[in-house]
Amino acid sequence: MSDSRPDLVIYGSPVSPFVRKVAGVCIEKEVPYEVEAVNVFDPPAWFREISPMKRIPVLRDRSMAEEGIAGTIPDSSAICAFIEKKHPAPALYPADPAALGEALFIEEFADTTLAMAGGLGIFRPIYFAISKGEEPGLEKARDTWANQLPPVFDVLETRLAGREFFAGDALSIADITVACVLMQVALVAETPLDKWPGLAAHFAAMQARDSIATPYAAAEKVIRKALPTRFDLT
Ligand SMILES: N[C@@H](CCC(=O)N[C@@H](CS)C(=O)NCC(=O)O)C(=O)O
Repeated sequence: MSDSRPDLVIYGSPVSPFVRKVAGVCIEKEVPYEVEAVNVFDPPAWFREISPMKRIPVLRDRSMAEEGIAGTIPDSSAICAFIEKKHPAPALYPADPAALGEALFIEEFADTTLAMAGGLGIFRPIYFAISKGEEPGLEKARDTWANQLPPVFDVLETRLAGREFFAGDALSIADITVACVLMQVALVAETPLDKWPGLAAHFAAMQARDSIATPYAAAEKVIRKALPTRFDLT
């Protein structure tokens, strides 16, 4: 009997923007993968062993090993770089050194500064509260939208400079990461980006891609059970 399971397993949940980022890279490259559910807030012992920072995602490449630390990679950035080496086409890291540097910076900026504001400042105060049967933390979310996110959007708008992609002239890890992280806000709130027209156009174009839309739809399925509609934070 042939084994039809994909080599790549992403441990985590599509509700994580970092899980969706890895899934998005797999979809762009047409690499089969599956997501295996792990509750990172109460993980099993085997997961703690492969996730030193107790974070999702962790990738397993079953072609390397089926259990234990061997064949696993924690951290979405490390995982995406691994997938790029293993499945080089289409390239999601620019060949040009300056464009590569920009792509890696934007990836890091989205993974940290944007994710911190959007995740800790908006997604968690709303969704985590609702999941616990509490009132959503709309005051914090509104303050984040009004005060924390605009300077972050300003940086993205300036660096995008009206272009189609953040780095070089093709889709890269930078575009995928910004879209996945920004969509964490879209899971719980409206995202009017009129003040940042370049970013708004980029975001709309990215949402139309299967690599962004499909993992996001899986997250929405989970979120909409507890939160049927998005909040207006303006
Ligand atoms: N830099 C990490 C960030 C991963 C991360 O923060 N994941 C969140 C879920 S979105 C997590 O595991 N949180 C667990 C916790 O806060 O205890 C990556 O890119 O993979």
